[in-house]
Amino acid sequence: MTAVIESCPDQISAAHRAQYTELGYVAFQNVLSPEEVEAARVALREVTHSMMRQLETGQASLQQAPAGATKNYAGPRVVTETGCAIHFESGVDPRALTPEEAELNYRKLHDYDQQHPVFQNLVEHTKIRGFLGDLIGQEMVLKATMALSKPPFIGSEKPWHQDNAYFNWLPLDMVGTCWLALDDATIDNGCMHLLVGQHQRGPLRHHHTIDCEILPDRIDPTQATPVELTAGGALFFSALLPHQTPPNSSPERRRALQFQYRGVEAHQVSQEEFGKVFAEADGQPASCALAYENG
Ligand SMILES: O=C(O)CCC(=O)C(=O)O
Repeated sequence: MTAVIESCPDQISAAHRAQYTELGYVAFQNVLSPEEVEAARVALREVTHSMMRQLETGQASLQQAPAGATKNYAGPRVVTETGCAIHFESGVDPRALTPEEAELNYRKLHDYDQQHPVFQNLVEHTKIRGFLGDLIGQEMVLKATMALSKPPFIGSEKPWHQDNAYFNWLPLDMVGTCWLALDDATIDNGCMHLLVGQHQRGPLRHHHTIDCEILPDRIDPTQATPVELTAGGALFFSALLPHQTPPNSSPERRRALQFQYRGVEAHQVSQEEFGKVFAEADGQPASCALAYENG
């Protein structure tokens, strides 16, 4: 079986649902048309530039990372009054960048979906929210949006993790992600890598090193399947599926939009309650929040 289905269907079929259940993901090329991809790139540029202009005029603030934050969390953030934020790599001074430079150098933009009509439409798109709902078996509600950028040569690794480890929604299998390529995503510029089928192992213990990541002895990265997508392709995956993206070692940038949804029947619980369910077989909590407390 190839990792990516070349032609995007109009509707999710029983075979796609069976693949999602068995392997934890489905990926299609051409989910978005070239025009939709270009509109999303322009919207991303407009939102980023607007936020950098807000920093200049004092409408957005520059926040340094909290004391003790390391690696992927150690960089500064530009945060607007609406809570939309751009994260930069550690050592970058956003005030020293023009909006154009900022757009080329940030690593993550989050909670931007209400900042532009293009994104307001994309998060509701039949082939995004609709497809994920058909794969999971119920209507989906948007939880979080991120734009993830790996600038040429400096884009950093996102280590192995399960998305459930960042949340506290139950049931675990009613949470899923759509990851949309806005540039061709290749092994060299940091495409998504999956441990196919390993969502079936259930929660794996996470801890904080580079980021919130799965303990190295729980997984075998040599089993990883790279999912190379052309711009406009999308990957739909379970929040229990271990996934990772390597650093960008190429001269090509890699932009992606990530929309995380939960089923309409899913419910948010306390960290304590979540830790009882998102736990390894011996009952040890596996989430990031609890990994902080448990070392
Ligand atoms: O796009 C990336 O580099 C990784 C995205 C991801 O897995 C995440 O943020 O949870």
